[in-house]
Amino acid sequence: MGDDFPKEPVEGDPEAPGEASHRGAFGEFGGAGSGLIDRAFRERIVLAGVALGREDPDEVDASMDELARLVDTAGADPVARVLQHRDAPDIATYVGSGKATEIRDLSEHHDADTVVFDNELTPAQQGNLETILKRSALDRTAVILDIFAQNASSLAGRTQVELAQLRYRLPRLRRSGRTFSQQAGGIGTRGPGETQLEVDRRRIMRRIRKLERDLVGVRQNRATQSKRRRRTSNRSVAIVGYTNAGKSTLLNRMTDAGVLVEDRLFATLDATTRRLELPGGEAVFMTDTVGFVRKLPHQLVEAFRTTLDVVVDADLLVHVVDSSAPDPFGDIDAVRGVLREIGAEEVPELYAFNKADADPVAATRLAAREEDAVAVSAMTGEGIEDLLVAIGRRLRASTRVVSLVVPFDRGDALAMAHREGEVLDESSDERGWRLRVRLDEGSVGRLAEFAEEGDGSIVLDSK
Ligand SMILES: Nc1nc2c(ncn2[C@@H]2O[C@H](COP(=O)(O)OP(=O)(O)OP(=O)(O)O)[C@@H](O)[C@H]2O)c(=O)[nH]1
Ligand SMILES: [Mg+2]
Repeated sequence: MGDDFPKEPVEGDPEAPGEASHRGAFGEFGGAGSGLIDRAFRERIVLAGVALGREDPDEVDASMDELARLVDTAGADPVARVLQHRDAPDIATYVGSGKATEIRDLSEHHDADTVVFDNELTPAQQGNLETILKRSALDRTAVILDIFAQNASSLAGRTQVELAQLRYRLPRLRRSGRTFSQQAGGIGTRGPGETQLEVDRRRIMRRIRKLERDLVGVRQNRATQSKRRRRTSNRSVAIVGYTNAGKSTLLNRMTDAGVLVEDRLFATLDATTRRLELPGGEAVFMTDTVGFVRKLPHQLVEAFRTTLDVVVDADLLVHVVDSSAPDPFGDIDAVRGVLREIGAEEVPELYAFNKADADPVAATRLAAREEDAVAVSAMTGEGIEDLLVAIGRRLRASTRVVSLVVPFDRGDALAMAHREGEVLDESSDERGWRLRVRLDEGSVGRLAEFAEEGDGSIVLDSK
């Protein structure tokens, strides 16, 4: 480790290795036993993956490549890779103890500080592996949590990340005494007594409850905001996609949002919403939010519910794909998997094949495969106008024609129907005005009480 330090200090990290305190997942509860990547120097990391049963070898490769990028983003250097084929994971050590011994020898050979597994490890597996490997064993979840912790800046973002970290840490607490990341000095290799462990556990549980309460408040605030937006009858569009695909660049290009753009994974963790006028004149709310990866840990998705609500509630998703990526279809599948997990699979989706400047052939070819897809370059602006037109078209296509009966004493509702929708037909009878109107979802909800009975297109309990 001495050799590596401090050639590539990471910005904002403490200078002295002895004083390294993790900003990462376990920081608050004490650096020494934290078992996460130490950024006081560039840790050397061995990547270990298991291909289970009939898993597609290309998929496994793509997942390992992605893990290498994640580790690099977290601030460490992947130095070697091990891949093993198994029918099923080993209950005690995931890879099997023979393989674990092999990985230990390899780690010694490469002078690696930590082994990162591409699969989620149970707390017990993690502990057993560390005993065999004689160094920290982390899983993909820990690495992603670590990156999130580095990137979270808003209160909501930090709260969500800390909650995910603590939920991850709680069942692993026992291990805190025998982690090997600080093996050089032998510090932190002796664990706290059982009592200390109990104290820590109680503190963490208390903190988790506090964070959960805070998030309920944040979520309610957001819900109020989004209700207020809906009242304006502007539709809401969420930009989703694989991390680093160019989502923030796209929002900046379409509006003057000024969202941070970086060539790094998970640069954005918070949702940013801007109002934007489409070429047809209608205004929409456009939101940029956190990106996705393969095998995004469930607990992180859970913790980020508050941020992801905006995706679930959107009228349309603009799914940004990096056309120049090695495996755009794999990226798309990963994103669709997360959308399913959060319950947004039914929201209409429009593909924007981005980075057309970097790989015009791929972007055009990809756009040709999907209906209504557009090849764009968020960087140069190419194709953006087409994308805006397509967004307008898709939003209009998702309006519905409904029949309303509005009593004569409800002139306000009649005015609302005219203001928010396109009235196709108007007449009156003894019950009131009868209208056939083309409305978007939000307006349908607001006028639901006037829906003509038997009009199956109206969901009376909406919004
Ligand atoms: N060549 C090229 N690069 C682009 C384009 N759009 C974005 N990029 C680059 O891709 C990288 C990621 O861009 P972001 O806009 O931060 O991507 P993101 O999807 O918001 O990423 P996360 O927030 O980290 O998930 C940056 O280095 C951008 O400059 C594009 O159209 N062409
Ligand atoms: Mg971003």
